[in-house]
Amino acid sequence: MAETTTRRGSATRAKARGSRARGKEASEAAEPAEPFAGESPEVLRDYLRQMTLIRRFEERAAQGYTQAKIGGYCHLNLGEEATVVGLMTALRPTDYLFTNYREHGYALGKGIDAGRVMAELYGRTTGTSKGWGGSMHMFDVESRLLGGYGIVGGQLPLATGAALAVDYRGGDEVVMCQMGDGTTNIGAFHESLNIAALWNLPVVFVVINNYLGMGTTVEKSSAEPELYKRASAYRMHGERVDGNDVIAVREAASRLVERARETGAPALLEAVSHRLKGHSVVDPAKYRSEESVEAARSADPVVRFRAQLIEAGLLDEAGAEEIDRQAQAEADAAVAFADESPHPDVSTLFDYTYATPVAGEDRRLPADPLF
Ligand SMILES: Cc1ncc(C[n+]2csc(CCOP(=O)(O)OP(=O)(O)O)c2C)c(N)n1
Ligand SMILES: [Mg+2]
Repeated sequence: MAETTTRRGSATRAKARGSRARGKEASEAAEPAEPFAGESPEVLRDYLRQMTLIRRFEERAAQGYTQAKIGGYCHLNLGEEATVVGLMTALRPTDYLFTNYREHGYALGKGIDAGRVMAELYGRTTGTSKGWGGSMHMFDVESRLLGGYGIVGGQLPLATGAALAVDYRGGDEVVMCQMGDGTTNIGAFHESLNIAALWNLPVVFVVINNYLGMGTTVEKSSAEPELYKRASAYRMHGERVDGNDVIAVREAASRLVERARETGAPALLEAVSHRLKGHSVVDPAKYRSEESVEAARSADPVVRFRAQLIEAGLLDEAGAEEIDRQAQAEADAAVAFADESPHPDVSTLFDYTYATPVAGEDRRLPADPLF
C-alpha cells in the first residue's frame, strides 16, 4: 500500500495548484537585504504585530486568571509566538486546524477576533464556544478551527478523520494538526500517523517541541528525542525547524501544506522553541533549571524578531513601540469586551452536551442523583 500515491481528490487538488503570493508586493521599492531578502517589509511588520498581539493577549489572560475572571485550566503560548504565526500563515482560510489545549494564539492566528477568544476564556456567551468551552475548547466553524482538545492526543484521530473526509469529497483543503512533544508517546499519535500515511491523507502533523510535557523533559520521556524522526516509522516525511524563527516556520509549513494539497501526502513537522512560563498559569515551574529558564529568555522570539527588524532597517524604535501599543490596546479591548459580555444562562447548561436528545434521559445537574 505504501506506493499508493494517487488519490480520489488528486484531480481537484491539482487544479488548486498555483503559487501563493505570501504577501510579496511588487510596488515596494526597497528590497530588504539578508536575512530578509525577498520579503515584503510590510508583511514582516505584520508578523511582528501578530506575534506581539499573542504576547499581550496571553499576558492579559494570565492576569484574568489571577483575578478569578477565568476558571478551569489555562495554558499560554508565551514563547511560541513565532511558531504560531509561521504555521497559521501557511494555511488558507479554508484549511482546517486542530490543536491541543494551548491554543489561544492559534485562534487569533486563524483570524478569530481577540474579543471572542478572551470572552471564551471568561466563559461568556460571546465566546467562540458560547462560553461553555473555556480555554481548552475553542471552536469556530467559520474559521475552521475545529478545537481545542484537553485530552492529550485527542485531536489526532479527529484530524486524521477530517483529512479522510476531505479526500473522500475530493476537496483541496489541508488539515493541520498541532500537538506537544509529550503527545508523541500517546497511542493515538501512532495510530493516526499510520493510517494517514497508509491512506495518503492531506494532514500535516505539527509537534511543538518545547522540551517539556508538563514537568517531564523530552529526554526522560522519549526513546527517540528527535521527534520528527518518528515519521520514518510510517514512511512519512518528517523534518525539524527552529520554532523561534517565524520565516523558517512559515517556509517549512507552507511547503508541507502545499505538498499535502497537491499530492495528499501527510507530513510531520517538529518546531522547537521554549515555553517561557509554567505548563499552565498555576504552575510555578520549580522543576526548571536556571539554565533552561535563561535559554528560554534569551531565545524570546518576539524580542528577537523585533530586534532583527530594527537591525535590518525595516522598523525603527518608534514603529516598534507603536506595534506594541496597538497590540496592548487590542488585548485590553478584548478584556473589556469579555468583561461586559453576559454569562450563559444556567438553563442552557445542557444545550450543547448532546447533538440530539437522548431518549429517556432527563437533563440533570452535576451531583444530582442518577436514579
Ligand atoms: C490522555 C491524557 N493524559 C494526561 C493528561 C494530563 N496532561 C495534560 S497536558 C500534559 C502534558 C502534555 O505535554 P505536551 O504534549 O508536550 O504539550 P505542552 O503542554 O508542552 O504544550 C499531560 C500529561 C491529559 N490531559 N490527557
Ligand atoms: Mg511540550
